[in-house]
Amino acid sequence: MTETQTSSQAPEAGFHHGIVPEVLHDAPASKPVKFYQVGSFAVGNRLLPVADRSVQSDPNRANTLTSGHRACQGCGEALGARYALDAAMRAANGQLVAVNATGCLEVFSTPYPETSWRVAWLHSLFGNAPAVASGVAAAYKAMGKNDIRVVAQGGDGGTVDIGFGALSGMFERNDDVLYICYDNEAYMNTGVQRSGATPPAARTATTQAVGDEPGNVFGQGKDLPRIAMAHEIPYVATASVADLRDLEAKVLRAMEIRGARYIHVMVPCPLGWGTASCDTIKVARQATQSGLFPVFEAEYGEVVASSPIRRLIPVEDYLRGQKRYAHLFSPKRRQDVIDRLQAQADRNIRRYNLLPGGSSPERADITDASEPHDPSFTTQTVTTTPEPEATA
Ligand SMILES: Cc1ncc(C[n+]2csc(CCOP(=O)(O)OP(=O)(O)O)c2C)c(N)n1
Ligand code: SF4
Ligand SMILES: [Mg+2]
Repeated sequence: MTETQTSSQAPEAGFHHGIVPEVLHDAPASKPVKFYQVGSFAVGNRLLPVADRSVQSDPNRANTLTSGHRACQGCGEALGARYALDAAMRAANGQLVAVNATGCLEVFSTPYPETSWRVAWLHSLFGNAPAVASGVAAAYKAMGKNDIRVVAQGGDGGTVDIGFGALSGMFERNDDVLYICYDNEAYMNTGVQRSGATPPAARTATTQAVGDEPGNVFGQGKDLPRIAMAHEIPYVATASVADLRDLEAKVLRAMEIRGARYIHVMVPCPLGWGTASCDTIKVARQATQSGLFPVFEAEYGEVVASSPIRRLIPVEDYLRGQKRYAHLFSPKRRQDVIDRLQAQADRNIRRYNLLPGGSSPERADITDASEPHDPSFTTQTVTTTPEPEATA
C-alpha cells in the first residue's frame, strides 16, 4: 500500500502536449514508431486535436480514484471506476459528489483511515446508494447549487438486487443523478456469491457445477439496462472496460444531461471469474465480440445507437478462458449448455443490430490484411440458432 495522495498534491507526471519525452529520443532508429494500428482495437489519441483526446491522456486529469488502493491485480472494477469518475470530474469541472454502495469498490478504496478517492465521497449502506444520491442532489438543488453534480456507483449486487427498489425510485422521480453500475456478475466482495446479474451456467460459491444444469440457472436474470429503459429515463448506456474511450464518451454524454441517467459497465473480476489478471481487457472484449454483452445507448426508452461487433467470435472462445465455466468443457463437454449461451448471444446480435453489415462480420473499413490477427479471435458467420425456452 502506498501513501494516499491528497488533492492538494501536484498531478502525476505525464506527457505534456508538444514536449517529447527523453525516452523517445533514445529509441533505436531502426525501430519505427507506429502511431496507428489499423485493424487492431487500439484507439489513436496523439494525432487528435487536444480537445478530442481522452480524459486519461490529460496530464491534468483528476485521478479521482488514485493509486494505493487494495484492488486485486487486473481488477476491471478499479479500472472502470477510474475512467468513469475522471470523465465525470472533467464534465463537472471538479464539482462532483460521489456516493458509493458497499462492495469491492468501496472496500478496496477506503480502508479506514485511508482513502484513494480525490473527490467528495460518501458511503452509507449496501442497498441505499441511489436514495443517498437522490438526497444529496435534492439538498444541492434546495441550496441553489446547480453546478454541483452527483454520481452514484455500485456493483451488480448492490444495483440489481438490494439497491433495486431505491434505484427504481430514483429513476421514476427522474432525480438528477448519474448512476454507474460496475457489473462483475456476482457478489465478489463477500466471496463470489450469485447475484441477479450472474449469467446462466456460471459457477459461483452458491451455484456449484453439479447436476444436469450445472452452475447458475438459465433464465433472463435481471437485465438492468433494459429495466432502466422501461422507466424511460433520459439516458441509459452500456459500456465495457474493453473500450475505455467509449466509456469515457458515455460518461461525458451522460453528464451533459439532467435527470436520472444510468450506465452499466462490464468489469471482469479475475478472482471471481478465474481469469489471469493480464486478461481482463481480453475477456471483456470477448464478451462484446461474441454478442454476450451488447454495447448500446438508449434515450427515453429507445435504443439510439449500438457498437457493432468488429470480429465476431463464438461464445465458446469467451467461455473457455474462464474457470467459472470450466465444467462446460471437462470432464464432459456440455454442448447443450454452450448452445443455449450461444443462442443468447445471437439474440443480442439481432436485438441490438450488432452486425449491421449483414452476416459477414469482417468489415473492410477496420481490417487490414497485413495485420496479424489475434489467434484468440476466430471469425465466423452469425447463425440464428432458435432461442431456448425460459426455464428459470
Ligand atoms: C445489508 C447487507 N447485506 C449484506 C452485506 C454484505 N455485503 C457487502 S458487499 C456485498 C457484495 C457486493 O456485491 P456487488 O454489489 O456485486 O459488488 P462487488 O463486490 O462484486 O463489486 C455483500 C453481500 C452488507 N454489507 N449489507
Ligand atoms: S475480487 Fe474482483 S472485483 Fe474485487 S477487487 Fe478483486 S478483482 Fe476487483
Ligand atoms: Mg459484483
